[in-house]
Amino acid sequence: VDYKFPKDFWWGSAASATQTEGSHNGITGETVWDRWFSEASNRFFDGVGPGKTSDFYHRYKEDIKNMKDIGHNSFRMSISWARLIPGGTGEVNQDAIDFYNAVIDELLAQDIEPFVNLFHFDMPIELQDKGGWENREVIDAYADYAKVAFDLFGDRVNKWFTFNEPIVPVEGGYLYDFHYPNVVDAKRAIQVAYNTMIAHARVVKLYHANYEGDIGIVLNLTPSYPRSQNPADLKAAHICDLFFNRSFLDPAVLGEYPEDLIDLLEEHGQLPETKVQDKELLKNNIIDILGVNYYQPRRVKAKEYLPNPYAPFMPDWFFDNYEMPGRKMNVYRGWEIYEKGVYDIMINLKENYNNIPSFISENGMGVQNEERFIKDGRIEDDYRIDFIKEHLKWIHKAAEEGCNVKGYHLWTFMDNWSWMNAYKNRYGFFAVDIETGERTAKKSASWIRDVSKQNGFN
Ligand code: BGP
Repeated sequence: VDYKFPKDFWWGSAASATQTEGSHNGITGETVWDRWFSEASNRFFDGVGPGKTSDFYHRYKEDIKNMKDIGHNSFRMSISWARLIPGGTGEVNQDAIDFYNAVIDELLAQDIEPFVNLFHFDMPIELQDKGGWENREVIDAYADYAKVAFDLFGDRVNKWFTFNEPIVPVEGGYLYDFHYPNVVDAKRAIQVAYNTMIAHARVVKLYHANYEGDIGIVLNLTPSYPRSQNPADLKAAHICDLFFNRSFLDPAVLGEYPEDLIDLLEEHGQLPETKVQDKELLKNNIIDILGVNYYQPRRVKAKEYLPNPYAPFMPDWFFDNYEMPGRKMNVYRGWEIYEKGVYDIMINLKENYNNIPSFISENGMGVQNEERFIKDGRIEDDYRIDFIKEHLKWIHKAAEEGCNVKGYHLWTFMDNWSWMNAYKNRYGFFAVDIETGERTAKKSASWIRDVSKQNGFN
C-alpha cells in the first residue's frame, strides 16, 4: 500500500455518554444538559433533547460487534459522572457499574481497546448548582469520582482521559452563551478554564500514584493562521492561540502556563484566583498521551476597530475572525476543511511539546439531510471517505517525519445526538434511524474496514 501507517496504529472512533446512552435509559442522575433542555428546548435544533439519543445503553452489544466488523482496534467512550454517581458525590449507582462493566468487557472480548474519558461536557446538575468548576469543592468531587472509576475499571482500562475539549464548556457556558449556565463573563470563564486544569492535574497525580497505564487529556487544537505576515496580524493570531489552545496545551504537556498569557491577563486585571500549591501540582503532573480533536482551523486578523474601553474584557478584543477568500468549506456543516492543519499540529507537538505521544482523537465530517445520498439502501458518503483520506495523508506524512502520532479516531462511530444541533449533522460510519434505532452501515464503514485491516491505503 502507498500509505502505510506505523505498526499497531489505533484505528477506531470516539463517542460520548450524553450523546449516545440516552439520559432516560437506566438509572441515572441529571446533568446540565437535562436542565438546560427542560428550560430552553427551543434553543435546540428540532426540539430534540438528550433523553433517548442512539440508545447505546441498550444496544451496545450490537454496536460493538459493528465496531469489530469495520476493523476497530480501539474506541473512545466516556463515563457519565451523573450516571455513575447520581448527584455527583456519594453513593455509587450499581446499575451504572453493571452497564460500564458490560461495555468494557464486551469491547475487550472483541479485541477493541477501551479508551475512557471521564468528562465530556456533562456536569451533574447538583454540582453545577454549587458553582460548577468555579467552585473548588467541585474539583474535590471530581477527584473522588475519578478514583471510583479507576478502582472499578482500572484493572481493564489502560488509557484514561481527564477531559474532552475543556475549552468548549468555557466558550459555551461562560463566554458566548451556547451552553448552560449561559454566563457571559470572561473573568469567570478564565477561572473555569484554570480550575479545570487544576482538576485535571489532581487526577493525573492520583492516577500516576496508584495505577498503571496512561492518562491524558483530549484537546481540540485549532491552529490560528494569521491573514498575513504583518506584525498586527501575527500578534492577533498569537493571542488567539494563547487563549484557545495554549491555555490548556501548555499546562497539560509542559506543566506551566505561557508567560505572555499570564502577562496579558495581569495587564487587564483578569488573572484567576490561585492557590500556592497549584504551580507545583501542574509542574509535576504532566500527561502521558494527548488526544487531538481537529475539525477546522481558526483564521484571524488584527482587530479593525479598537474595543470599547468601557465594555467588559473579552478575548475577542485582540483579534477578528478572518474569512479567507477561496477557503474550502464543508457546505453541509458550515465548517472550513483544511486537511494540512492536522500536520501543522503534529509538527508543532514534535518541535515544541517534546514530541508527546498523541493521536487524532476526533476528526470528522458532519452532513445535514444525509438521506439524500442513499443509493440502494445505503448512504454513499464518498465525501466522508475523501475527507478522512486527505487527513490521513497528512497524518501519514507527519509520522514519516518523526511525529509521535499513534492513531486516528473518527467522530463518530454512529450518528448521534449533539449539543444544540441534536440530529442535524450526521457524522457516523453507521446511520441511525431515530424512530426505530436501526443501524445501517454507510459506504465509509466498508472503506475504513479495508484501511484498518491493511493498516493503510493506496
Ligand atoms: C466536538 C465534540 C463532540 C461532537 C463534535 C461535532 O467538539 O467533542 O462531542 O459533538 O464536536 O460537533 P457538532 O455535533 O456540533 O457538529
